[in-house]
Amino acid sequence: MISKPPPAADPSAQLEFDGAVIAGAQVPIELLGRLNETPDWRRGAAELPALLARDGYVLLRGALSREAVLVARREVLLQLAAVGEICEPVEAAVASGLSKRAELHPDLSAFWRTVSESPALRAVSHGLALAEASAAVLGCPTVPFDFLWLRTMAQGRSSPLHFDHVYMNRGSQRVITAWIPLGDLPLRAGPLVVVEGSNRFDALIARYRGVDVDRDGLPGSFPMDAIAFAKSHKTRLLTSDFRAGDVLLFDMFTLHGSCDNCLPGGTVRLSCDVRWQAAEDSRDERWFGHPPGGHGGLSYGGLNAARPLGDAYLVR
Ligand SMILES: O=C(O)CCC(=O)C(=O)O
Ligand SMILES: [Fe+2]
Repeated sequence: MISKPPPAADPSAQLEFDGAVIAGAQVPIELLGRLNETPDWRRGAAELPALLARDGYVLLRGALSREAVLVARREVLLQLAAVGEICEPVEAAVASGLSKRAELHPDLSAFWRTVSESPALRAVSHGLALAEASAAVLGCPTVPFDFLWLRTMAQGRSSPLHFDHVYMNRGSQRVITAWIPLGDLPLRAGPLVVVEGSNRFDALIARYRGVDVDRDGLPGSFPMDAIAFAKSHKTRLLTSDFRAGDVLLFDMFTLHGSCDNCLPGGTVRLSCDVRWQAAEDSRDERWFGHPPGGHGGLSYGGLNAARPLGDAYLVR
């Protein structure tokens, strides 16, 4: 067992809107905004499709059971601790900088599939609460993709800007992403960031509509980092701190990425994203099946997170 003291926790700092860092740079304050809240969304569920159309996303606080999310977090971390990548106590999500994953599980794709299909995780990502929320937001009965994108974001890392459309547009066009923080994620943990108004950037959307990263061999993510993009398009980057139980649902043409994980001491940012689509529509074959084929038939092995954490997670 690998032990290292967890970084000092400061619970009072958890809900501060204390600035964000993207690609190593502080987001200028005039470019940074908060995601719109949707208070009382349970009572006004009929409004959700209009809110999705207006903003490109809806932020539903406490839509999932906080307890269930924390159990899922723990189940994932225990499996990472079992391959020596996460220190005890696992809840702190501190990377050891070491890994026995490849040695213990030569089939890395199969290992990541097992972690991604952890029953406690699936209870959150594929459960009734998200079935109801996604149906309310899309305005029709929904089904989830079988494939789940589980993220173990290392210190200093972020996700570049992209539209999800280019990765998953072979079936239904009525698809939404559910981004689920696995734990309490303050801004410095590097949560999701949305480009304000991007769901109405019609010219940009027209350039990406129908692009298929696998068929066209194009990179899905934007070459420009989020700060440069927001400056050049005279818009803002919207984000928020998140609590376990919150979910952010967004459209395939809402431009997004993440802030940098600035948590101290090699703490990993854990989240997952899963797609829900109109139940009656056709399905993108890459993301359904047991296991789903994924990009290039690589299934779960095609994800960055399927690689051992090892050196990438060393504190620098
Ligand atoms: O969590 C991240 O860093 C990126 C997530 C994302 O791109 C998504 O949920 O579609
Ligand atoms: Fe995405």
